[in-house]
Amino acid sequence: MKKATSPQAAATGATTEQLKQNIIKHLHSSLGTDVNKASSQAWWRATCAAVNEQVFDGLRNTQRTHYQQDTRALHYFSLEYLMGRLFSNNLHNLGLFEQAKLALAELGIKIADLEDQEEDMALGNGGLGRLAACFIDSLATLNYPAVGYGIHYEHGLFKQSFQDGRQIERPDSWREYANPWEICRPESVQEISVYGYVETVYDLQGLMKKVWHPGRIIKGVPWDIPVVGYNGSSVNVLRLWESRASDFFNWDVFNSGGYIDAARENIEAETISKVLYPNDETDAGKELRLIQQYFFCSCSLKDIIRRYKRAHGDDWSKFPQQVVIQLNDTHPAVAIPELMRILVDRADMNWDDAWALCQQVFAYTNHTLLPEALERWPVRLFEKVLPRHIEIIYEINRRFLAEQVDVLWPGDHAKKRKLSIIEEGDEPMVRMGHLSVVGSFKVNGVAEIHSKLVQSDLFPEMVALWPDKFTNVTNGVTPRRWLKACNPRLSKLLDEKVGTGWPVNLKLLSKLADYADDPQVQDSFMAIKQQNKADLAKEIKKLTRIDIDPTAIFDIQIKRLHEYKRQHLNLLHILALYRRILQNPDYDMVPRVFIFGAKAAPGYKLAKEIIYAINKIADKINNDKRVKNRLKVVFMPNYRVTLAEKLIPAADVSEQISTAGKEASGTGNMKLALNGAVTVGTLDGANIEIAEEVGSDNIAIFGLTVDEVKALHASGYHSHEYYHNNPEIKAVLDWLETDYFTPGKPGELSAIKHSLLEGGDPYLVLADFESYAKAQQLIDSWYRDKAGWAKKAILNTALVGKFTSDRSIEDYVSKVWQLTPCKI
Ligand code: H53
Repeated sequence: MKKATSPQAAATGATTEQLKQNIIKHLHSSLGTDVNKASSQAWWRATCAAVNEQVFDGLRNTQRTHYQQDTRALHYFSLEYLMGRLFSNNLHNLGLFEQAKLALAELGIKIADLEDQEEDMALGNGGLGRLAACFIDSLATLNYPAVGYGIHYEHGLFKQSFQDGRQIERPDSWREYANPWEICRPESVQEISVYGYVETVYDLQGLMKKVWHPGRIIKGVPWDIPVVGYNGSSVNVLRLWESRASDFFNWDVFNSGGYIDAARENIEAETISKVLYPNDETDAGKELRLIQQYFFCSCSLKDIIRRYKRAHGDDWSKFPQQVVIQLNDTHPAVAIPELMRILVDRADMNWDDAWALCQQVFAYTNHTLLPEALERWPVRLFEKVLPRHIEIIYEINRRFLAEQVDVLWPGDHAKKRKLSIIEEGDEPMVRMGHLSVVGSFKVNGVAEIHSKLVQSDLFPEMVALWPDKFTNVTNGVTPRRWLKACNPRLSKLLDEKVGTGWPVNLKLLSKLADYADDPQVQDSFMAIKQQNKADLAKEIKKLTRIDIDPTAIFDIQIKRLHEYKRQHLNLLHILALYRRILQNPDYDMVPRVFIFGAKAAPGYKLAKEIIYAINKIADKINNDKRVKNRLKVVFMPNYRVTLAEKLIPAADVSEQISTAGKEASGTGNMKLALNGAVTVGTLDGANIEIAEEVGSDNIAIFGLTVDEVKALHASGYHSHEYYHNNPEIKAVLDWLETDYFTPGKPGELSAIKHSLLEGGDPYLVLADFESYAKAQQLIDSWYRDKAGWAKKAILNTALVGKFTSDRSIEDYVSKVWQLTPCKI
């Protein structure tokens, strides 16, 4: 019998033999099958069930301890959680991965095959949703009492495939055959109201009261996903609400003979949690989206209040001591008027006390400056869906303008117009960003530069009103998933060189810097990179049929497709390289594979055209003998967390090339650097802080700065000038209009050219082209020096310890949340 080897496994007391027996037990008793006929699905589910025995122990202990100690807790409100798979993550965090691998091997099962049984839990679009997932991992690891609240979407982010190079979207059904990690909690169902009208009534003392008569009641059913901290620490929960028709409401309809109507009501209610809106950084502006936002905020607030009342009864005085709510972007901002409604209308609190309480509870994270992502809701829609809330918002606004704005700027109507939560116009709008700032005690941006711009460009007057309200918390990523689990080879080397403490103390990686010049460590580090690249090459072959040379530079751009992220800048440079090769058959360059992964919002036309262009150009280049393998272009279909985990360990070069001032932070930039990729990047978002950490020798910075971007726009930017003055730019743009890449169909790729010329090139692609091409040249020359490159790669891993999400969480705790850890 094999004994447990890892210290964490020893702490759980489980041995490999026990784990094996448990898996078999669940194969029999939970799956109703047997070892000789079980499918990989069944093995996977049985293993999950065995793991869950420990997860649930941890969950019970954590919840009991938090209850007994009556802890202050964070409540993270987010419309998105991009969790990915949980199997290997939970095993790693429980310290059971090696043991499970062994136990399964002894049963004749490869753990990797089981990992592939799991669908990604893709309840998010991109950076914001993945950040939420990293944060709840860190909160549990650091033993902070915290609950993540969100929506239990039936369909997560769409699945992407390509048909003749064009993006096709198919629904994602991540829980079609049930998800082993979630627990339904019917005992904690909530009911929420929408639509209807508001009546003004007077009580016996003649006091006015508002009574909301809802038009529809919807049931919220909570599903809990345990969030396992690393190393046997806390197990917190992510509580996701599923919408259903309210029983009692339907009962009435049934009784009045409306069977069909009742069924329709059911469908309408269930629609609320049906799908995730596939937009990233664009405002959906749809009624259903507002209802989604209100649905989960209202359910979550009621859940929080229920738990609070269990300990404190009707005494609200301790509420702000016990409860802090972080609003992940403005998406959950409607929680502010909802808490006001509960306090004023339901708990009969006076307005001033209720508002004082609210302002101690909420904090808001801004994730973008892009105007198209700043949410605004038509007042008209609010009146229809949430008639009582719009009244409350008007009152919040009236008092804000009278008691704050008019005091600082007496009689200044322009200021009032600018600061008003209600934007005037033909179609008056509720500005959710303004509401979030006014209703919160702290507002943060997500990287130093972004937080500065939030203050200087987005909300300067709010800063004048409340200078202490604004702060920065630079994003981070969990090193458990984004290094330990996804890059086991490098993790092993790190264990040897810096000790095993780095997953919870990422700054320890800096010890690796001592070895940056050590030829042996350089060889080991680069051998690991090479093996990871070979693995990825196989995966690429499997998914795309494209052969790539694993010794080429792997140059990776993975992120949502958006003009500001400038995948088309990368593409224009690829075209330039291709053209140089055709013009000079001996063109000397280190072979390079450009790898893309990106989903475009289904309604974002130009983004989809860029995907199409990349695919068409890839096709041509990859099959052109004259290129002689110097250049390959791969677009990986269906980019998601699980694919990122395969791409990131294999990257040599990380493309972080957004227009300066547009990418709030970025987190892919951190993951890639952590895994030893050298960044080609603009001085934007967290790239600036990465550059500070790794030093200018170990990052290729290019392009206009934020100030230069502003100056160029101010002086009048004319993209045509770059087209006419730079023959390479002109040639590649003109190339797009021919049928070279789309035989027989000239003009098929011209949308990109048009957006850059007639469209005015709003993201300054042409202005940055030359500088970008130079940075790429620099990468080429750096890579030729093997030892020099190894040193850069090692230093990237060694020097980015700052970007652990544990540090972000500690920053939130000290600057915003004021929590105390609670050891379980
Ligand atoms: O949030 C990330 C940032 C990233 C930013 C992203 C984001 C979304 O994914 C969606 C909406 C939004 O307003 C912002 O683009 O720069 O790293 C996490 O903060």
